[in-house]
Amino acid sequence: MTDAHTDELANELANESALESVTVIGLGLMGRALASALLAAGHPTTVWNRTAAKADDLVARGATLAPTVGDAVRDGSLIIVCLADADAVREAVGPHRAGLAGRTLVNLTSGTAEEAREIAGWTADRLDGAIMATPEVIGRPEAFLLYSGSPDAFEKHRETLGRLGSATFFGADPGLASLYDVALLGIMWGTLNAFLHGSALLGAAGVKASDFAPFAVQWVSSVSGFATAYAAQIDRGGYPAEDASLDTHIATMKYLVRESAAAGIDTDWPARIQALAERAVQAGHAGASYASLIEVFRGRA
Ligand code: FVH
Repeated sequence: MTDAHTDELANELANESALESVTVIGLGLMGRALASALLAAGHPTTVWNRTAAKADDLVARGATLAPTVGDAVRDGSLIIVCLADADAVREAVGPHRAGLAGRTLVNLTSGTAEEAREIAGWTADRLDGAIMATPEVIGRPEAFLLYSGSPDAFEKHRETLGRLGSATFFGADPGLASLYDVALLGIMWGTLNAFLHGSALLGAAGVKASDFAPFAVQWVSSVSGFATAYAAQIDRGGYPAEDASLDTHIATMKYLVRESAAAGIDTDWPARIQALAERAVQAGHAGASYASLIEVFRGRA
């Protein structure tokens, strides 16, 4: 080995030992992916899970299995919690909250904004996070994770958090990341429901979902462009029909309802779409853009 190679190796080892120690509490599908990404980046990683056997692969790769949550907390300067729900966090981590002092708690468990604030209240150095990714993309840039809570904690651990995926910080309210989470999940479920409904409709005519999918994907991409223009209208509080009026949308919505009924598939979803638009029309937005439905969602129409 040359001197240059020896130096390179020594530098790598020095960097590795400088990496902060991280604890991951919860080794479900997501927790294992988080711990795996941290291990791959060279972080000293301690793990805890109620069912200890789920740690086996991680331990084989160098993770330390803590026998109790208290031990796990003591081992890390950054404590990542990824459990099923807030009740699990209260039950497993709640009794050890005193041990969190001087460490940073990052709660990546899904929940409401209020639950995020409650758990964040256990310690001063705290972040709540939302994972907008599936386990297999954790550690890659396409995984995006949203955080809110202590700005100092985010700055201090930005690099480590970046090893899980791209990290965005929304400010001091620990509940805000959770709110973004559910709002974004709503987009996912709404979009998937529309795709599944469309697949059922075309399926009744003998079209395979895999033949429909490329068109659905192309259309979702076009529709996503509307969001930017409508966001500007929503923020201005005016909804000029620059593309199409709500009346024009409604005139076409009835075909989705009729075709669904004719195909013998569920009509609930298209009827709901139609009913929302009709409420906006009743509130005086017939000539406005589709963005005027924001008034319905705000409960004002
Ligand atoms: N998986 C995903 O794609 C999504 C992506 C978006 C974010 N979610 C959220 O991440 C949290 C964990 O999800 P998960 O996929 O890891 O879930 P599971 O594989 O079901 O693992 C659940 C873990 O929670 C442990 N657990 C449950 N109850 C308790 C309890 N009372 N005390 C201690 N631990 C508990 C469970 O332990 P065990 O069953 O293995 O013993 C697992 O470690 C979740 O908030 C998603 O919404 C993931």
